[in-house]
Amino acid sequence: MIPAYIALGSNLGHPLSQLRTALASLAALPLTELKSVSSGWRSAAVGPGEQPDYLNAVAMIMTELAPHALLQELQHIEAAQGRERTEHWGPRTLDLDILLYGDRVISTAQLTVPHPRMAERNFVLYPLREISNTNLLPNGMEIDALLRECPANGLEKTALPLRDAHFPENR
Ligand code: A4P
Ligand code: MG
Repeated sequence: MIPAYIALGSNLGHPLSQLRTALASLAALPLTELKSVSSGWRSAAVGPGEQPDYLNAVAMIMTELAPHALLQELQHIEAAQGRERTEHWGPRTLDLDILLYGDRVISTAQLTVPHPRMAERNFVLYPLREISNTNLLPNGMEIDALLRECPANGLEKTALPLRDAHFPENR
């Protein structure tokens, strides 16, 4: 089993429900266990035009799915939750990104791991630090060092209940 960190983000269609549904789907993936989930973090949207605020979180799974198979499963979950790809960085019901997949460094047309923009995104780094059991990323970067360069800028930790009794770690 490989530990993988997944970023979840939503700013349309009741983001809390979107994240809760997505987490239940992650827990139900084949060959995969959902191990831990960060707090939900609220932030202003990075992207074009006026957009609702985002709710973001990071989950850690243990999986036997290969990286591209995992990506495909995540895209199915996004599609099942009504994700439409219209404009770049436009508002979305659900975005699921693979941040880290074990200590692998992957660069293909479909998949770049570690996620290329995670280093500069407070809404990824803060929740990742809550649940990551390592500070060192496979590309040699350190989460704490990245966080020092990444101001919170209004990013807000919420007490929203992302998890409930369905999740394995709470059983
Ligand atoms: N892809 C490559 N690497 C990966 C990876 N590690 N994980 C490819 C997931 N997908 C990966 O993704 C486009 C393609 O990226 C996929 O087909 C996959 O093959 P997408 O989800 O269709 O497009 P996107 O998410 O709009 O593009 P992008 O550039 O990945 O967006 P980001 O960087 O994820 O940014 N503001 C706040 N506050 N919170 C947010 O969560 N998110 C975004 C999206 C913008 N602004 C935000 C937030
Ligand atoms: Mg994405």
